[in-house]
Parts: sequence; structure tokens; C-alpha cells
Amino acid sequence: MVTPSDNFHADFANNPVIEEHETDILIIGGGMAACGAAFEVGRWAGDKYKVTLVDKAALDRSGAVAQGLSAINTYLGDNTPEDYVRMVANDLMGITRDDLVFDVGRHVDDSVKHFEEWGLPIWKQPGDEGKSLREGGKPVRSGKWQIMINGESYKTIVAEAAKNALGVDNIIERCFIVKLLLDEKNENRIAGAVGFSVRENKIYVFRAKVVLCVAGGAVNIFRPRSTGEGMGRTWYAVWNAGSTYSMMSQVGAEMTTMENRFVPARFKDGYGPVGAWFLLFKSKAVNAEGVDYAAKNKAQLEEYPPYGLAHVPATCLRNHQMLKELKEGKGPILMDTPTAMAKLFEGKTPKEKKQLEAEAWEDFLDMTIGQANMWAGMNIRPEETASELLPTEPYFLGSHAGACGAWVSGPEDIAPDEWQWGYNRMTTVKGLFTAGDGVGASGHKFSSGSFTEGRIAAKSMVKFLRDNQDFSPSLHLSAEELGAEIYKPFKNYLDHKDYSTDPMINPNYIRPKMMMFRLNKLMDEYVAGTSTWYVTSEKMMDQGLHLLTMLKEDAEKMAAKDLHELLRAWENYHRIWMAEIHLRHVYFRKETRYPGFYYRSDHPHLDEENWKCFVNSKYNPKTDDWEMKKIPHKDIVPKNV
Ligand code: SFD
Ligand code: AMP
Repeated sequence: MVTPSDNFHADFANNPVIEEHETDILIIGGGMAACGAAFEVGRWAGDKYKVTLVDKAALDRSGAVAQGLSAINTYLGDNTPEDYVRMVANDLMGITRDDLVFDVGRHVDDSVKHFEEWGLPIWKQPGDEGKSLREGGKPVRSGKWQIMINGESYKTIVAEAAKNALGVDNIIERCFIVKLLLDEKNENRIAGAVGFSVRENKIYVFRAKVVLCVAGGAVNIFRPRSTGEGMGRTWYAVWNAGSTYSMMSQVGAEMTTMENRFVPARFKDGYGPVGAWFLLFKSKAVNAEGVDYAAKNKAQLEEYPPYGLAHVPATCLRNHQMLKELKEGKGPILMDTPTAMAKLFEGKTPKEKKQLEAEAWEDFLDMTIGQANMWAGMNIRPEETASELLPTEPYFLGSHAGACGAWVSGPEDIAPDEWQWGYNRMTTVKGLFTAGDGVGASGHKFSSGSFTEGRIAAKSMVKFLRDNQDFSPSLHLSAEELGAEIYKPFKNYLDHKDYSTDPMINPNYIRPKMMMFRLNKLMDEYVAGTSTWYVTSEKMMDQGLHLLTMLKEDAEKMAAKDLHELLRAWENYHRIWMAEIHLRHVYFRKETRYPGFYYRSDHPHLDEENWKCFVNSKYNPKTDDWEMKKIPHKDIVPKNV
């Protein structure tokens, strides 16, 4: 491989090659939501509008579904959208937008039927093997909402449909979007975005009338449990660095529920999923004494009515029970796979037993191959050896059992007036839409719901375009300024690299890896990471914000020696912003809303009276101020039925 010389980067920073694109709709990201939008948009736009999709990676294997999945966690089947709304609200401790969740619920099954038609193998119940979902075939359910798939190639299949719909000429891969651009003539109006190629020296400028920002959630903001020895292993896809949240918030989009995070309980070190074990294989988790701690600690949940009393208590509360055991020294927590498999083996033929064993391995091989490697490396046979579970470091995403994201306009037929401003899934910035991990207060969409929400947004973006035909983006960008800004980390490196003998250590700059470690450490220690068992307080966050402010100053000195590091530097800028929004939200919400995800030691209880509301934040790009506010919560679907 030819590596560009230092001088080449330096020359480029001064005289950048800028590739300009004009488009009607710009889709940022190539994950589930983006593919849903790409698939749907043509149906409404026809040939009338130009649609361009940019992904920092390659569509076939980008985003959270890159490795594949072994289940589709949102398929309603015989359940009603109202039931779905109730489940989601309960799991997220009551703070959800019923209108948005209902909207996903009523449309999601159609998307799953398409996946099957495009070639995704969906497990069927005996007798229904040859029948598709659309023909009434009954899927194998792992739980009430989840269905099992052979999903190693899930993303490739969905990407193919998106490519066919959009046309490969309209897709730009390996382009990292750095920031969104507001229109210069119209207040609070989106007008485009800028990014850079992660493969060649090239900067991209997109002028767009509408933007869909769907760049996934955020990982590596908190120090992961696996550090030097296992660095790179995290539960969530490491390539999602909070771009969605940072970029939308930076142009003034109102954000909601950013205090929420997701702390998945996972098979320790390999981060293997637990859902299939709990739900499909009916396994129990036990403490070191072999006690089913969830049953033992049932009374612990009574402090959290109604969420703790539900048939399936909220995800954070299940963590809360596990944490109690761990803090009392009753760990390790074990997934009792041998007992579960022994029960499943009862009355089975040797062939059927082999099939079950294969399914247990496939659960990991389809989506978290590293966990299968862990089992192989540790001589673990699930039918003989129990495996350790542990709550992970916190992550941010709006589509799993988490709910951070933008405050968006809801569906016209359901959303109350104050929750809609004309265009479904449009943020508070005109022309800026989002979906999937980007939409706040409506978790449990998962892969299928995120794709569906992309479709919903696509339809609504076309309506917005039709209603705003006269708009033409007005951006006055200077090539020199763009080059200087985006390539600044190169300049920092080149200006100072000879000052020290070790290019990693230099008083004049900081390399992206070190910067990420520094961010990880402060978030971990002050903003409720694993090292404090997820505990924080106002005083701790005061110190955290101080350290973050210092870090932001030093971040100006991030240095990149090649394009890969330039990408890492920009991911960090997005992570740092995300960290700040989260801190500000946790600070503002003076209660412990999500025990098991985080605790405020100064406000240790759930406070339904004062905090059964949304917390929204808005950054003002003109004044550099943050506004924090409470938004009243509303039940649109009755909850106590
Ligand atoms: O086991 C830029 N999810 C699961 N969903 C299921 O249905 N079943 C499961 O089994 C699931 N499980 C699971 C899941 C996720 C992960 C990480 C694991 C396990 C380990 C959830 C879904 O994956 C998730 O809901 C959707 O993927 C969300 O969709 P979306 O579109 O909001 O995000 P994305 O797919 O990650 O795509 C993001 C895209 O953005 C790109 N990108 N592009 C340009 N510029 C930038 N600055 C960018 N930053 C990011 C990415 O490359 C990507 O294309 S289980 O836990 O339950
Ligand atoms: P996970 O593997 O933890 O990502 O979970 C996959 C699906 O199973 C998600 O819909 C979870 O909400 C659900 N799930 C996981 N564990 C449990 C459990 N103990 N009880 C009920 N649902 C669960």
C-alpha cells in the first residue's frame, strides 16, 4: 500500500481537493435506518428527487448489524401495537413517546416480511417450514416480541435491497461526515453537510434540501471493561461514535432523554447476547451460591411501581438485582446453561440434542463470534459449564433497551399537537430528520424497527420536499477554511512530530487513542461508569464537567499521522460532545430513574411526582449556550389494562 507522505497531507490541508455534491435528500449513515429510508424513498419520490447516501464504512457490513444477528427483536405478530407501547414504556421506566412507539409497532411486521422475501432465513414452527411470514407462516419465537433467524448475513441482505432501490451511483462509501450545515439565509434550516474520505485525500461538501441523520449510537465514551488486554471488545459496534447525537445537537436540534444509557447484562468478556438464553432456552442466572437471585430479590423491585411489578421487570431493574448480588460479594453471576440444556434435552433423541447444541453455538456465531471464540478458548461446553455474566460499560442508543436521541415530530394521526410540527420524524431543525438510534424516547425498535422508522422518515421527507420546492441551500464555504478545519489534526502532527523521540508522546499534541482513554477515564470515574458501580452525584459531575472542559481545550491539539487517525480524531470530537450532553442531562434529572443503568447517590430514589417527564436539551450554536427543560409526559395508550 502506498502511504501518502507527510508533505502530501500538509499540502492537502492548504489546498484541499473538494468534491461538491448537490442533492435533494442526503442520508447520512448506511445502517438499518438508512437502508429502510433508501428502500422506501423511491416509492414516494419517484425520479423526481435526487437521493444520496453516505456511509463512513461499506454498506454491506456497516453499523450495529455488521456481524449479523441471531434474532429480530421486534416482530409483533399476534400482539397489538398498544401492547407493544405498554411493553416499551414499562421497560424504559415510563418515559417514552407513545405516538412514536405506536407508529413503529403498526408498521414493523411488513419490514420483517420484506427481509424474508429478500432471502433472510426466519425460523418457522414445525409444519410451517415452507410457508413465508406473509403467507401466514408462524415464526419460532424466542420471546413475546422476538423471532429467531439465521442472521449472519442479515446486513448484507438488507444492504442489497437498499442498493438496488437507490442505485450504487447514489451511494458514497468511506466518507465520514464531520458536521451538518445550517442555511445562511433561513433561520434554523438544514442545508447540507461536510465530510472527508477515509481512503484518499478528499473533502466532501453536500448541499441538500433535506438531511436524514442516521449514524447510529455511541460506544467508547465510557471506559470499557476490556482495556489493554482485550481492547476493541465492546458490546456495541465500535464504529458508531455518537455522530448522530453530536451533529444534530450542534446545529441546535432539541435532544431528549439523553440521560438514559444502556448497560446490557452480557456474557462476560465476549459480550455474547443473553436474550436467547433467557427466553428461548429458558435458562436462569444464579449467584455464586447457585441461588436464583432474581426470585430472591423480588421484593427489591417493589420500590419501583409500576415498572418493577410488571410480568417482565424493566431491563435496568434486572441489572439492579444483579448489582445487589455483586456488591454484596455474591458474584460471579452465572448463566446456568447446563441446567437449562439438561431440561431441554429431556426426551430428545441424540440427533435433536445435537441440533440444540448447534443452536446454542449459532446464537453467538450469527452475531457475536468473539463469544464463541471465548467458549472454545476457555474449554466451555454450555451443556457442561456455566458462563459468567456481568453488566457492561454504558452505551448510548435509541433503538435497543435505551432511549436517547432527538426530539422529533410525531405521526399526524396520533401525536398530540405539541408533539407534532408537520413532518413525522423531523427534528426541531427544519429539514433535518432522523430515525433508528437517532430518535429519542422510543426504544425497543431494534433492527426491524429502525429499518421501519427509516421508511417512515423517507415518506415524510418527500412530503417536506414537495411542500418546500422553492428552497435552495445557501452555503458560502471557503475551501481554505474547510481544509484547515478538517485536516487540523494533521497539521498538529506535522508541526510538532520531531519535538520528541517517541511520536506517541509529545507535549504539543495528543494522539486520538490517548484522547479517547482520557475521556473514557473521566466518564467512568465521575459520570457513573463501571468503576463506581454506576454511581454519580452532583459533586462528582461538577468535577467531571471541569475535567471535560479541560479535555475540550486539549482536544484542539489532537494529532493525526494518517487518514485512519484523522477518522479516530473526528470520532473523538463527536464522542466528547455526546459525553457532555449526557452529563448535562444526568445532572439535570434529580432522581434515580434508571436503577441498574445509573444511580444518583444524592437523589437515590425514583421520583414519579416531580420527574415523570422528559428532559430535553437544546444547544444554541449562535450563543454557545445550553437550555435544559422538563417536558410533560403524556400517556396516549392507556397503561393500566
Ligand atoms: O442481541 C456514519 N440490535 C439488535 N436488533 C435486533 O433486532 N436483534 C438483535 O439480536 C439485536 N442485538 C444487537 C443489536 C445491536 C448490537 C450492536 C448488538 C446486538 C451487538 C440492535 C440493532 O442493531 C439496532 O437497533 C440498529 O442497527 C439501529 O439502526 P441504525 O440505522 O440507527 O444504526 P446502525 O445500524 O448502527 O447504522 C449506523 C450507520 O451510520 C454509519 N456512520 N456514516 C457517515 N458519517 C458518520 N460520521 C457516521 N457515523 C456512523 C455507520 O457506518 C452505519 O452505516 S441484541 O443485543 O439484542
Ligand atoms: P439481549 O440478548 O439481552 O439483547 O436481548 C434480546 C431480547 O430479549 C431483547 O428484546 C430483550 O429485551 C429481551 N430479553 C433479554 N433478557 C431478558 C429477560 N431476562 N427477560 C425478558 N426479556 C429479556
